[in-house]
Amino acid sequence: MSIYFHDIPKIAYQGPNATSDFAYRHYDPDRMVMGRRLEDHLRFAVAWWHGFAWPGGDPFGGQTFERPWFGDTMDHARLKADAAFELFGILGQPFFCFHDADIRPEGADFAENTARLDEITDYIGTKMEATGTRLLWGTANLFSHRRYMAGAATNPDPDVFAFAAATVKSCIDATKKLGGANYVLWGGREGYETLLNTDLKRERQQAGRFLQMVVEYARKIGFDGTILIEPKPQEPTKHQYDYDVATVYGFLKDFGLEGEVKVNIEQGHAILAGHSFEHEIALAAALGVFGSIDMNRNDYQSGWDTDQFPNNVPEVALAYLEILKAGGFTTGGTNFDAKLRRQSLDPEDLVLAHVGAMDVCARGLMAAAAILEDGAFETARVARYAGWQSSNLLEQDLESITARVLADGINPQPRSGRQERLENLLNRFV
Ligand code: XUL
Ligand code: CO
Repeated sequence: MSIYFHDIPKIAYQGPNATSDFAYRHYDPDRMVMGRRLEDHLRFAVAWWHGFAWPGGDPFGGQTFERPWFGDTMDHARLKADAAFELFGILGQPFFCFHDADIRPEGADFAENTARLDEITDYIGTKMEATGTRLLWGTANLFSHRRYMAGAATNPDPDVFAFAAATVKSCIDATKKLGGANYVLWGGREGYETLLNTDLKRERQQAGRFLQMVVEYARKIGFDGTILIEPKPQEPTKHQYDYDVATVYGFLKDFGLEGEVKVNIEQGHAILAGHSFEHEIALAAALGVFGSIDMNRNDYQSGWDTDQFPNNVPEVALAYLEILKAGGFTTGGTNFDAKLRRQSLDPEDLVLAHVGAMDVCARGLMAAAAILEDGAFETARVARYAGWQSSNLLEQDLESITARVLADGINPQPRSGRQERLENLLNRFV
């Protein structure tokens, strides 16, 4: 029996000429692309928070959405789970993601929070078994409650660190119980508003030790998923410690965790950091820490983290190109950490947002695969670096190189980077 998405049919692949809104035009889960099913390449996940917990507020006004599950009882939480699984059944995407605070109402203290989390994850686990929908990742919301206003792991008050540590333990337990493929840490308020009241060096130490504890505990209980940090440069704090992929990598090296923790890269966060999405993915892959993605864009004019569903195929194609070059996802996937616009009130808005996003990503991934299979970019890249194939310069030192420059009369002649040709070539695929 439908509880919320009345009369909305299960979405099926109908091809580019489909006439209904409620159809996939490009996302054909069983289509083979580079030897792998499209569903297994993309590994789509619905985010519980934006889809079911977010009330439609903005800085100038509050709730616009009226959902029957809005409320703070466990009955509301169960109804919310029922609605979520109804959407999953309509979309047929393989995964979902959650924060503890999305799926259970806030309790009076840590013990009540944990009891509620246990209860609702039992309920969700039964639904997962019945439907086959899996958990891409779980995480703890360590940023919404006022106790975290000055940070969680980086808080000046050790009691907040303790509460956050215990909360993360409970969320790793819940993620393991539900068979989660990854566990994510986004440092929402792990940063500062002003250096005038902040001991930056101490806070960084606290964050490093916190992450070590997370890794130690996850390994101790046999959680075999990947632990992921999600970089973001600012918002909500003025300056966040996990600024971008490069910063997170330096942080991981500093605390001996570079072999243990990978990154969950969000398109909007990359752009807030002044990078492109594909830059962040390529860098993570080069450093051996690429894990997963949050596929949600910002508005290019507003400069805020607007968390919109993807709608730009060429942009998405460049991201998947780097992912495919890195060998594709292993435990990671494509999570839509995206919310509706606050005027999009209806159940069908939530369905169509995901349908469109999945089609855009499918087109992007197929274009990326076609680029790789064509091979022209790789040929051009190999030719550009060809001189290095027979060179032993990197084993030498400045003196021996200087001697060679003098002896051989080395006098390099610049060569075209051929960017416009390559951009024209790209446009044949996207
Ligand atoms: C916030 C954000 C979070 C994380 C999970 O910008 O991206 O939703 O993905 O906490
Ligand atoms: Co995110």
